[in-house]
Amino acid sequence: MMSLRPFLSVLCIGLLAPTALKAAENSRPNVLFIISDDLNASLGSYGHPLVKTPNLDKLAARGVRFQNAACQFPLCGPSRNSMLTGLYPNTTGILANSQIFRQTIPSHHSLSQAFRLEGYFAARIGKLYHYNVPLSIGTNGHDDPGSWEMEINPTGVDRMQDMDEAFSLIPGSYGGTLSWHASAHPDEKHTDGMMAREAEWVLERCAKDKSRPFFLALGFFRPHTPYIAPKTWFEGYPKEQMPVVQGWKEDQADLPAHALGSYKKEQDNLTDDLRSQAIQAYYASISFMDAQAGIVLNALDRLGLAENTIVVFTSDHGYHMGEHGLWQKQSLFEESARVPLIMAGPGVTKGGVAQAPAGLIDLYPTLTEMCGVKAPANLQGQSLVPILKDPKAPGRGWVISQVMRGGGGGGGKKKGASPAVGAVGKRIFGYSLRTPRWRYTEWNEGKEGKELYDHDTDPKELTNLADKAEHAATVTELSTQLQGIVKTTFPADGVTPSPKELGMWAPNLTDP
Ligand SMILES: [Ca+2]
Repeated sequence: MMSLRPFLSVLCIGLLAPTALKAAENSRPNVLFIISDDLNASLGSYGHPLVKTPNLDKLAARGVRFQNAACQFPLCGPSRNSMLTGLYPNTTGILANSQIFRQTIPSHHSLSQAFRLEGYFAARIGKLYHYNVPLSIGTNGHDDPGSWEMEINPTGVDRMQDMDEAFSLIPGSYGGTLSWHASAHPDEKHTDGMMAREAEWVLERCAKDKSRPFFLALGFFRPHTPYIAPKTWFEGYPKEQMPVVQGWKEDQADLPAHALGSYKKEQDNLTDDLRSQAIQAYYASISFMDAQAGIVLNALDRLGLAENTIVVFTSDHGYHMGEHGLWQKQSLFEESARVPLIMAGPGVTKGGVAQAPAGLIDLYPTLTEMCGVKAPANLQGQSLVPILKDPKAPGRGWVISQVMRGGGGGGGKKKGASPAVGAVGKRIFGYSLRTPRWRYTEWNEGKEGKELYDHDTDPKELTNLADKAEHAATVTELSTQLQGIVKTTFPADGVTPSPKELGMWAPNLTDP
C-alpha cells in the first residue's frame, strides 16, 4: 500500500508541468463514491430515533436523499457486481459471493472503467467489489483490476489484534455470524479510520493537479460484522436502551418459509441481552463509520473540491437487527432490500427528499450522464438525473430486488445454516417489487408463496395481505407487473452463462 505513494507522487509531478496543466485543465465534475458495508437505513437523516450520523446528515442536507432506494440482491457480491456494471444479477450471472463479472461478461466496462476510458483518474480504497470480511481486509479481495489505476488496502487493529477479542455467536468465526467488540484503540488505528486518512491524502494530491478529474471510490468495512469500533462510540448507545424487537414469533405466522430462509441456526442462541449488545455494537459501528466519512467530506470542503465533486453515499444492501426474527441480510423485507442513498454536488438540489423508488443499478447511468461520460448501450437502470434536479419527479416508479434460496445462494452448506439457504440443488428465486405504496414478493413465481405489504399503513411489513380477498386485484396487478419486469433483468441476447457453466465455479458460499 505504502509503496503506491511514490508512484502517485511521480505521476502528479509529471502532470504538473505548467504547460500541460494549462492545456489539459477541464471542468468535468469529479466523483467521490462512498459505500458502507451491510449498512441499513439507520441514519439520523432517515429519521432513526437513536443512531447519530451528523456527517452523513450534513451531506443529505446539501443533496438529495432517496427515501425508497433498494439494492438488487441483498448479498455483497451479487449486489456490488450489479451496481458496478449497471446490470441486473440475472445479466451479470453473479448470484453468489467470491466471483467477479469478468468471469461471465468479461468485455463489459465497469462504472469506474467507463470513467477511466475518458481520462478520469480512478482509484479504490477498501471494499468496492466483494471481500471476505474480515479475513481479506488488507488484500485486494475479489477485485477487478481493470476498474482502477490505484488501489489502497490498509489493515487496522480490527483485522489484527482486536479480532481475537471479539465475541461471536460461533466462537472463532467473525464475518458470517454476529460478532462484536468495543475496541480500546482509537479511530485512526482501525481500517476504516486509516482508509479515510488515505482518501484525504489522495484528495490533497488531486486538488493540486486538476488536469484530470477523479473518480475516487471509498468502501468502508463497517458496520459489517464483526462490529468492531472504538469503545468511545459504544458509549452513545447504552445497552439497556437498545430497541430489541419483540413479538416476532407471532409476526412470522403469515409468512411463506422462503421469506425466513436467511435465518441461521446459531441465532437460536440469542438472548435479549445478546440482542441488545449486537444492536449497540452495530449502532456504534455506524457512528464510527459516519465520523470517518466526515473526515473525507470535510477534506473535500477544505481543499475546495466540494463544488465540483459529485458525492454518492450508499450501502451494498440493508440489514436486519431482529425484525421478523431475522438478523443480517438475504431477505426481501424492507430492512434487507432497502439501502440508504444520498447524492450531492453540482446539478443536485439541496435538501431534497425523493420518494421515487430507486436502485443501485441506477447509479451507473446517473453518474455517466452527470459527467458526460459515455456509458455502454446495454445498461439496465434509469438515470436519476431528473430526480436529482426535481426530487418530486416520479422516475421509473418501482425498484426490484431478488434473492436465491438453495443452490448456494450465499448461506452455503455451512454448519448451522438454515435448510432453505443451505440446501444445494434446486434453486428457488424470490423477487420483490417495491412501488411508492406496495412491496409485493413472489417465491418461485408465486408457487411457493406470495407477500403483499401496504407501506401506507404498515411500514414494518407486519401484515402479509397477499391472501386477503380484498387485495386480490392488487396482487394480480402487481404480479403481472413483477413478472414482466423480471423478464427484462436477463440479457437481451440470451441468458448469461453462470461461472459454474464456464468452469470457473469457485464456491465460497459463506458471506464473511
Ligand atoms: Ca455487504
